[in-house]
Amino acid sequence: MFIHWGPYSLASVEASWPIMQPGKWNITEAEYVALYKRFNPTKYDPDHFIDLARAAGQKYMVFTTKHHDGFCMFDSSYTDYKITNTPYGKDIVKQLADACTRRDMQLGFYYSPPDMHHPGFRDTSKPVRENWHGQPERPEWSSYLDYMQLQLSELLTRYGVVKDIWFDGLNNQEKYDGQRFLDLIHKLQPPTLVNDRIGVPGDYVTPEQFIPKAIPTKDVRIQGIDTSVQKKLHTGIPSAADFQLWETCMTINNTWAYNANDHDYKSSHDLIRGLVEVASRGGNFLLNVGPQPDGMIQPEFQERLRAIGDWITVNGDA
Ligand code: FUL
Repeated sequence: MFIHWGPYSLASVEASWPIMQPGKWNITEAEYVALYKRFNPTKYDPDHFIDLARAAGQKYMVFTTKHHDGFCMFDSSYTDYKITNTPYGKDIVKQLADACTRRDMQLGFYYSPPDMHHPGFRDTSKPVRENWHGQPERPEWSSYLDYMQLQLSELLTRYGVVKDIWFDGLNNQEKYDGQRFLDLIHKLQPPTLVNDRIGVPGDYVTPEQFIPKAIPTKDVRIQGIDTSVQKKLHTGIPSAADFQLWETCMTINNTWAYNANDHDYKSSHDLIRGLVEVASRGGNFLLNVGPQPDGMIQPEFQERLRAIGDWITVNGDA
């Protein structure tokens, strides 16, 4: 279960993208940035997320601790733009982590290197598009990398066992000194897995919104939605040494965040077929939910997740 959640759920817009794509979404950046002042998910219950994941046969969760907008769903000591400064006031990541520990559900953290709120990352005097790629030539850049280091240290020392760090932001990854963060993660929690979106190969590759048509192998870098790489994928049976761990992430409708206007849901049948396709090539299927602003998961998602779980119960758990 992939979980994209933040104050953006209040506006039925995509997570963070109203900032990077000004004018495309029905909200200004100022309105978007102010959403956290109204964020109060009083119905949030991490056990409800875990119950649903279990019902769907899902064995781990990946939660957005910080998306590209820079808002932190955890109580970071290094920013004020965070969950404990909302009307809700409590650390959402901590509650989820505690519940996952208690109920033996594995939990990983999505963490976006691009951060449109941090002055070390973003130069607000420039158009937003020039900022999306990061600017290591600016003197402030190193302060941003230090900020990342501090926050990753918080995430890896305060919230129990972290299954993986799921970095995101697909462009110019070499700017982030990925090895530094890989070393940090391995030092703080050696078993934690790291995905391939920080400029180092990482432990697994992350096809986004598509399922590779053949078995991914180590010599091929699958990145984002570049389906052209699929031509180079292994079409036979790769040796165990060549096999590349992989995980397809996918939305149930077309938005990662909660979006009351997006009714383009994949059918349960298609999602089950997707799961079978992924499993047949040795991958993992990280299926996304965007919780509502009140903390509940919408019925259309619940229905589909339960249908997947019912199918697994009858047909076996690969
Ligand atoms: C993308 C992001 O820009 C999306 O918002 C989402 O988080 C997806 C999983 O990765 O690169």
